[in-house]
Amino acid sequence: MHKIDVGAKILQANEEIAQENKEIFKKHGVFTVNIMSAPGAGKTSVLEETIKRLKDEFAIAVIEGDLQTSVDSDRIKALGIPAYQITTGNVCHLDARMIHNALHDFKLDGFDILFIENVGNLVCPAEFYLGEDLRAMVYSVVEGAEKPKKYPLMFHEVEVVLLNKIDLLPYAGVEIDELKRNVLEVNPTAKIFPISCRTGDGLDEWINWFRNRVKRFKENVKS
Ligand SMILES: Nc1nc2c(ncn2[C@@H]2O[C@H](COP(=O)(O)OP(=O)(O)OP(=O)(O)O)[C@@H](O)[C@H]2O)c(=O)[nH]1
Ligand SMILES: [Mg+2]
Repeated sequence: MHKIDVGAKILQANEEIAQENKEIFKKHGVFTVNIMSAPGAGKTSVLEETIKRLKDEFAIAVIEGDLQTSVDSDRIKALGIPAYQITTGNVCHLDARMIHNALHDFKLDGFDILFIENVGNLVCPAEFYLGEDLRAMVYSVVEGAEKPKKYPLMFHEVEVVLLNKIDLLPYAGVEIDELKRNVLEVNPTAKIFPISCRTGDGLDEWINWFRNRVKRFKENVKS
């Protein structure tokens, strides 16, 4: 009997559409960021804080992925930023096809940055490349220092790890240095930013790094 690896086929098909998305993003000169995390780690909060600090410098758009509801896209629209909602029903991640379909309705002309907030899930989203330029994850420090080792996939697949909710460290009993060491054990080149969306701590460092990354991309697109 001939065995077919369905998982590999799905990922291969996804990769092909992701490459098409990448071309579309490139053609529009849009820097695209895929933001992933477990539910509630602070993806939308990071987006809100990042957008507030950069919206006068860059034209920003957002695609929101959620199982149900438009709660997050409503939060983004409240900042005066266009947001397109994808509701996945019971699918635990965004895939390249969903983004491709969204781009039929949601035009990228004139935007500098497209943020894609993925469905809250610490594992599945990392398997699906969407055609993005930057993969970032948000991790809530209160969930413990050992999680990078227990759930290594997303920590391994991203370029940036935002360690959010550091204002809660005194209550959580989590050692931030141990957490950082565990992230680096899984992904030695990860760029790590400890932040708090509540107090604003660490956000300047993240914003400066991100701004430079977008500027570098824009210069390369022009040349
Ligand atoms: N104390 C504290 N709370 C935070 C911080 N960042 C976010 N929160 C809170 O954490 C909760 C979840 O934040 P969201 O930004 O909605 O998280 P999310 O990852 O977008 O959630 P989903 O999209 O539902 O997966 C909210 O109640 C936020 O106010 C932080 O730095 N410190
Ligand atoms: Mg959210």
